[in-house]
Formats: sequence, C-alpha cells, structure tokens
Amino acid sequence: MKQIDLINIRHNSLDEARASVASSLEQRQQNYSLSAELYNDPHTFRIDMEEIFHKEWLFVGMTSEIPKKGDYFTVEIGQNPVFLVRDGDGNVNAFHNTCRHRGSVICTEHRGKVANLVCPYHQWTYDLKGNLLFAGTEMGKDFDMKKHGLKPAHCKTAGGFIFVCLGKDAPDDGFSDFLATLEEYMAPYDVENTKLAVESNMHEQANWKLVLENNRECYHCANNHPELLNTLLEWDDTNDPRAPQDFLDHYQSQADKWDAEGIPHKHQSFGSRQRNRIVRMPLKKNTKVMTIDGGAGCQKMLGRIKNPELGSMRILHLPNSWNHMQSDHFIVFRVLPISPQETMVTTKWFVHKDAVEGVDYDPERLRQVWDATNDQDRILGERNQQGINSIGYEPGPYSETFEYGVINFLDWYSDTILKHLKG
Ligand code: 3BY
Ligand code: FES
Ligand code: FE
Repeated sequence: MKQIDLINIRHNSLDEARASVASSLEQRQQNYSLSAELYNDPHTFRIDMEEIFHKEWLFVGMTSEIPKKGDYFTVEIGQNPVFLVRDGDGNVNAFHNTCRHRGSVICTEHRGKVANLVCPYHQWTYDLKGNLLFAGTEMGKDFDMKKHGLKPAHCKTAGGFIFVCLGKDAPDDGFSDFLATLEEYMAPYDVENTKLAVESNMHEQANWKLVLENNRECYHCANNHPELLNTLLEWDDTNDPRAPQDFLDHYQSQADKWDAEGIPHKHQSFGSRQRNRIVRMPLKKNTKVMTIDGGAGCQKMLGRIKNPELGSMRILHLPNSWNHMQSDHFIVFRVLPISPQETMVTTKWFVHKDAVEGVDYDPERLRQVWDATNDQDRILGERNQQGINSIGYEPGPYSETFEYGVINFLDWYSDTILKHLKG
C-alpha cells in the first residue's frame, strides 16, 4: 500500500473517532457515568490529550520548587516534555523541552539548577528566557540565531501556583478571576518562603477521568479511608447539600476565628461547572491538620498564620488538580495522563522554608495519611477501570447529593471536548 493511503486511513479513523466521541457525549444520559469507550479507548485518549491537555490550563507545580535564578523542574504532559525555569528577573517561564537544532530533550533531570540551558546533543545553548546564545561555529552565514529560540508555553503564576497551557491561545473561562482570588486566599501562606518536603509519584492503572471522578466524591470515604477520616469531614463544601446542623455550627465557630485573624475562607467558584473552586473547610473537632492523630505536622507554621486550626483550604482546578492548604503544611496534587489506562498522580508536601527536617517535621509522619489515602484511591480507580473494561459494563447513575462534584467534572469535560471538537 502506498504511503499516502496509510496516512488517509489513519486520518479517517481519527475523524471517525472524533465523531463517535462527540456523539457519545451528546447522547450520554445526564448524571450517568460515561460509555466504556470514553474510559478505555486509545482514540478517545488521543482526543482527550489534544482537546484538553494540549489546550486547557494545567497545574504543574509551585513557585517555591524553583526559588532561585536557574532553578528548573520538568513535567511530561502526554508526549510533551516541558520545563519550568526561574529567570534572572524572578519570573517563572515554561518552555517545550525540545532543542531547536534537531529536537533533543534539553533538561534531562527532573530537577536542577543551570546558568544557561545547554542541549546535551550538540551543545546549543539558551539563556533562561529561551534566547539562543550559542550554536557552534558551523551553522553557516545565513543562520539566524533569533529565529531559533526555545518554544515557550503559556505560563501564569498566582499565590505560588504555576499553571501552563500548551495551546496556541490560552482560554480564560473565569481563569483570570480565579487567579486573582487565589493570590488573595494564598497570601497568608507566603508560598515563596516554603520548601518542598516530600514528593510522591504514583502510577495508577486507570484512565485519568476515573482518577478525577474518584477525587470528586467522598461517597467512598467511610469504607476506604480510615487514616484520612481521623481528621477529614466527609462534606466536600460548606454548601454541601447533606451538611447537618452540627457541621454548620462547627464551621461557624471556626470561621469566626478565621475572620478575626483575617484568613479568607468563603466558598468561591469560577468558570463553567465550577471548573475552579476555593473553599476553606474545618477539619474534625480537636484536630489541626491531616496527620494520623490530627496533631501538628510541622512545628513551624506557614507564613503569617497563628491559629493551628485553619482546617483545610481546598483548591480545585479541573482538569488536573486538587489541593489541601493547612496551617503548618500544604499538600498539592497533580494528575497527568500517560496512556488510555495509565495515569501519574503526583503529590507534594510543603513546609516553611526554615523548618528543619528531623527537628520541626518528620517527612514520614507528614506523608503517612495521604500516602495511605492515595494508595487506597489507586486501588479503587484500578478496580473501576477493570469493571468498565468488561462487556458487562453499562453506565450507572450518580447520586446528585453525594456525587455532585463528579457530575460537575463530567459536565465540564463533556462541554470542553464538544466545544473544541465542534469548533
Ligand atoms: O479530600 C479530598 O481531596 C477529596 C475530597 C473528597 C474525597 N477526597 C478525599
Ligand atoms: Fe540540541 Fe543538536 S539537538 S544541539
Ligand atoms: Fe478517596
């Protein structure tokens, strides 16, 4: 068969897949889980990557991971290696991690510090703003250094969070309002004066949407998360429709103290289907943070915080992050798809930059509860995927009171895919 025919076949089957995904989403039963092909099919996966992960804003990490000039970390967004680097003006820049000579990856370590960015293949060298500084002496007299700078990705920071967007044009949909509020709500934490204490990378054999769905409800918590439930209240929001009076009273008495200290806490949401949400939730009575016994995780509080009982400020960013900001440490979560049925879940714990390991905090104690919880959630996600792969699977109903967060996520997913596919 001629090469051209092969290309046409590939394109036809992807076009068919786009039409099939669009029609599955248009015809899906509202408030039901998706059809199996949307959770396990390689074409759907490619469409999810192209229409969501290559076009939408994604959470990648925190500014305090790269505090000084030349500090960088790398991240893989599907098949796109990207790196984040702090430049000499203190700004965080995102670049595609691919050399403008013949495409080699430039930063080969997960984290590091550089004066300039030197490609390991033929030593083309770029500055921290992506300008090409050196390409040897053999590129010929017509070679234009200015046309061969690193390809940037959109990058925004707020309240210490770093977001990137690989699309040509970055969408807004409430994102700038979210960033302004994030800046305000995160101010007490002074993220620039924190440091990464622990990082975990968990490989899960489940579609990325199942990982998100699992996180968006606590229907499964009582039977699966004994360590987390020592401190976490199962209500997901202060306006949770199921929240009983004793929770509302507890919330009010905590909120009065937060108000006295100028700690923001009111529910705020942004974008369609609550794509972004920030809300501070109290933890269980007489607990401070999400440790195994609810006692301190670190002896040094973050930023200007005085009250150890700040509960957890939950920050949601669809499609790929949820977070828990507490008085003495905070925990960020990042979800990145690997293949139709594989996902990387990265969790990072941060403490005050002057906190001393072994004196002020014990990394094992800090990570214990969420290591256990993540592993429990991994098993739940993998079982969910296995069942969906069965010919016996058919979409089932979500509870509108217990699983409204899942409904919001899938509505956002469906709207976003359809918006992009239908142009
Ligand atoms: O705490 C979380 O991050 C989410 C919210 C509810 C279930 N899950 C444990
Ligand atoms: Fe980077 Fe050749 S591929 S210098
Ligand atoms: Fe869970």
